[in-house]
Order: sequence, then C-alpha cells, then structure tokens
Amino acid sequence: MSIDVPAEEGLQMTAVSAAATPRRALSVKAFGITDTGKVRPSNEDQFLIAELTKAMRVCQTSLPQPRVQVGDERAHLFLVADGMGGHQAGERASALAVVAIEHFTLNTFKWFFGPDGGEAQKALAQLETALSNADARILAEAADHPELRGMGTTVTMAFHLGAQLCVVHVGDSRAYLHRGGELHQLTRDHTLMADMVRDGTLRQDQVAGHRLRHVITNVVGGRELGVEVEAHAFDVRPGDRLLLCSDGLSEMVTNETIAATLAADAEPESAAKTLLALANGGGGSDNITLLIARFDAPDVEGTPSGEDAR
Ligand SMILES: [Mn+2]
Repeated sequence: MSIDVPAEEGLQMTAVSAAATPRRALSVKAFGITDTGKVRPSNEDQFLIAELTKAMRVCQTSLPQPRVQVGDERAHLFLVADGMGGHQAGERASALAVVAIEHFTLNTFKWFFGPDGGEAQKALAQLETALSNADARILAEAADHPELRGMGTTVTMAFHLGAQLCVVHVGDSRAYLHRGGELHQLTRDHTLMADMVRDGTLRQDQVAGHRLRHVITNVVGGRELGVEVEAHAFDVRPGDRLLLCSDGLSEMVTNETIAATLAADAEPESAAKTLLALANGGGGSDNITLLIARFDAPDVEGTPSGEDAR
C-alpha cells in the first residue's frame, strides 16, 4: 500500500519525463557516516550505499579476458534506517531491514531497464515490495524471540538509475534534495505530531519539545504486519545533492543550517562530517546517521566520471 504525496512545487515529481528524456547516466559521488551521538549507549541506526551493476563471471574462454566483466550501466541504492525497541532490539531491526533489502535487490529487483516514466513507477512498486518484505522479516524474527517483540525501524531509501531517482520512505528519517541552492524536504515525517500539524490540530511551533514528538505512526516491523510506503519518483539533474538522514540530524540541525552547509560545501564527505559535528555540537541526543550523494554530468566521453570511472 502506498501513500500519494503531492509533488513539491518545482521538483516535477512522479509521472515525469516519459520517453522523451534522453538516457544519460549521471555520475555519482556519495559518502555516508553514522555516530552514536553524545547520549545514547549504542547506535541503532544503519546506512547503506551500494552500486548495482551487471556482472559476468567468465568460467572458461579461449580469449585473454578478465574473469569478471562488468556492464556499463550502474544504478545506486542509498538507505538510512533508524531502529527502535529496547535492549539492542532496535539495532537488530534496522540491521534486519538492510539485509532483507539487500537480499531483495540481489535476487528479485529488476532494476536494469530504460529510465522512462513508466519504468520509474515499476521500480517504485518493487521498492515498496522490498519494504514489505523487510517488515515481514522483522515480525518473523520477533515472533521467534519474545524479547525482540515490537522492534521496528524507519527506512528511507533512494534508488538512482540514469537521470531518475526513486524514493521510498517509512518513519521519521528524512530525504532532502538540494537543488539550485535550495533545500527541498522530499519526505514527510510519519509521526503523531506531524499528522496533527497536517490536519490542523497542532501548530508547527508547538511541536518542538513536545513529549509526544517521537511517537511514530508508521514503521517497518513494529507490532503488526503491514506498512504504508511513501513513494516518489523524479528526474535528477547535474549538481543535485540527495541527503538521507536519521532524526538524530534533523532534530539537532535546522533545515536552514543544513541548506547553508550544503551550499557552502559541494563535497559529500566533508559536508557530511560538518553536519555530523553540528548535530553532536547541538547535543547529540540521539544516534546520528546521514549520507550525501552528489549527481554530476557525465564527462565528455559520455561515461560517468569521478569515482565510478574505470
Ligand atoms: Mn533516531
């Protein structure tokens, strides 16, 4: 089941691009970091940055060839998960989600297609299935281990192929897009407070410091089977930066400061380290996890440049 969220103005979400979009692969440079913070005894967050390729393992040949050959097409998977549940259960839940999604990606996900609008919708549907599988996996594990009962995790995940970005999201981690000097929050928080602000029963200025602000209304895992996945697809452009983060960043650092930091520093690694330091400097009251991916135009030969180049 998916939640349809209205497109943010200027971002041209979903439905996008049709067949007219040229098939042009943007190069990707990404960096992720996770930290326990200043208060929590352990880190229950996880993250993943992965590149998907088509690989051919040569068993025998008459030609002088490398034993493993890799196709030109590269896709990327970016993921942040923030686990919850006492006694290491949160750490277990977020790890189970990552492993379930990796398993789905390797064995079920048909990611290698032409990146037109219809294909993006197919990718989103598959990514929603990946989160449903993770949900079922966590509940199955909790059924076998009563001490883990109720454990769950947020998952905010982005899939990049060509010039397209697909985002699926559950919980109160966040995805942001930095484009043309502006920061757009791509996801909404699945929390009681955010729901109340949306339906007008609470003002935004009443949320900060509220004792219920961490109550999550939608989680991968949790006490009941089933998850509602928020899904978005849109075109990604050269110069865009994607930020995924757990609430340990967004609770400690304002959107304005995040925007200013990204505007001042185009390098994913140094900008990520700066944001982590700001979150810890602001109190570090929760685990802090973030990853930044920068999308650049391919170089003149038409092949992706930077870290991806062979
Ligand atoms: Mn958290």
